[in-house]
Amino acid sequence: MAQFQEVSKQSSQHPKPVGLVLQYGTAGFRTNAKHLDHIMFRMGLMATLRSKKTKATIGVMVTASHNPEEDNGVKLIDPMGEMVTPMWECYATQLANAEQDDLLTALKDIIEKTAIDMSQEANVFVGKDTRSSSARLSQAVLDGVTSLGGHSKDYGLVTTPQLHYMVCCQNTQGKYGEATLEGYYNKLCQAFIQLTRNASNCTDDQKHLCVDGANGIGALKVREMESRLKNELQISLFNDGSKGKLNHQCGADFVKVQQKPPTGVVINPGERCCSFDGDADRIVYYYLDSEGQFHMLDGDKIATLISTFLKELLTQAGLDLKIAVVQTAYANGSSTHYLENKMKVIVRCTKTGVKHLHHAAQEFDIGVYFEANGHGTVLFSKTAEEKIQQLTQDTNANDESKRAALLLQNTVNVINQTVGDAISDMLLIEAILAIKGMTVQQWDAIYRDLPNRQLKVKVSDRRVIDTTDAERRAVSPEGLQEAIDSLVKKHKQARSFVRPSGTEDVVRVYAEAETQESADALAHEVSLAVY
Ligand code: NG1
Ligand code: ZN
Repeated sequence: MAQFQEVSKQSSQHPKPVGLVLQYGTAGFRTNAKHLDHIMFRMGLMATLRSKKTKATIGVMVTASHNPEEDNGVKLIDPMGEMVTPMWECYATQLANAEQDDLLTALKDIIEKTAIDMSQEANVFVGKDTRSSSARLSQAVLDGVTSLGGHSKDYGLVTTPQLHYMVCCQNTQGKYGEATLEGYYNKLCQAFIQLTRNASNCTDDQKHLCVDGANGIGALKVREMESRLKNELQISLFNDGSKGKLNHQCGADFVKVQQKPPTGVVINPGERCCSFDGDADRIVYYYLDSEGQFHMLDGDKIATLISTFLKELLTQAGLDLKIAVVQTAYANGSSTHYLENKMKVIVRCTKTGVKHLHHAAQEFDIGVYFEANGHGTVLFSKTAEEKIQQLTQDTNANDESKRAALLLQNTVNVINQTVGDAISDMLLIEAILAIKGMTVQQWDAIYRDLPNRQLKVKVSDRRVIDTTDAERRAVSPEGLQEAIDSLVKKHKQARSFVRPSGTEDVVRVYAEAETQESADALAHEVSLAVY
């Protein structure tokens, strides 16, 4: 068949190094950029097949998020902007690892297994981050799409969540918004302006925010958007990529894991700051107190702020909608305790990786999901959106419930429901703080985090560790969980777990306890038990 001849010809320009095996992990394929050319070409093929199968537009994002500049990666985006299904991750791994001579056989095998009608047209949206390797690698994706006869649209430099948004808009015939950057900024900024319009509690001082762009794509996009915020939010942008290296000593992952401010940001005591990661799908907040002490407001604190706000609005609106917060094992124990016992909301714990959280959040009318590292969003069910919409137009509703309904409706519009989005989350958080007239210190004081520590351990084969109970307990190797249990018993208010990373060749160790010394010691002791 002619289409396979073209694949054959083009793939020789993107040859696979013999013996190289890579897995579709927590966030797609991710490794040093020099090993990824063939993967990109093949993910172009894969996206084309997925598009034919779903009869919808599929996205391919070239990024390695918070990883160092030298790395890169690729992730497929399904029609509604969500991650591809586990079965297709498995096919992607098969296609990625087929040796050069076996590529066509592997491709035809997938076509057969998934019963794809090859005459169906295919559409693929492609985006990339600011890494130096991204231009070349996204071209390889485009080559893959073209070689199978698919149509592609290259969005060029976009954040990961912007590409998710484009895919969702395209596949809902504009119901979610317009599939352009212009459409994205207009939708979010208009909702933000509506939300903050009557925020009489907000002083001008409070309208200022420092943003650490991690020297990545998020910084470029904040610059593009800024003027539309009409001074309702004044942003001082740091680490905008003009000098520093991507994610180096800055960005959300650095701040969260190192528990310290990024370099390159001038922070005055009490000032509200936030950091994005390298593809702007994560955000964490922080400030320095008058003694110069660093305070972090991570994904757990963000989830608490947002769910408190939504719960209050539901009460004011008199809407009976079921709200839940979805977390992972990395959520600080204090946050879970606060949400369950003080706020009395349903809390679910899933495995690491947004696809798991997203899935769990879909089971509720309103599902707020955040990883502790700041990756998260809010999902509204169709019923929830309809009830909110109806209430905004209900002529019999009283002023309080109508105001609450309008705020809920603008929250629906400001949040990017397709995936965690640093820019969209930032706008929602800023709007909530403005509406509540709340300072970053007051937000921080909602509950006190338990001191914690995250460590990475290099082992010869991280896959020997297998876990259960949303990764909170190790089932293999034998004896490891017992060892962790007895170490945890030596510390007060302690909890610890280990799991193999899905994005790096390491085992991650997490520990929390009553004091920082205790959390540090426990993390260290558990690392030794893993080793
Ligand atoms: P791994 O490497 O599987 O721990 C990390 C993050 C995830 C998720 C992915 C994708 C932690 C502990 N893990 O996964 O939450 O964000 O990267 O970027 O932060
Ligand atoms: Zn990211």
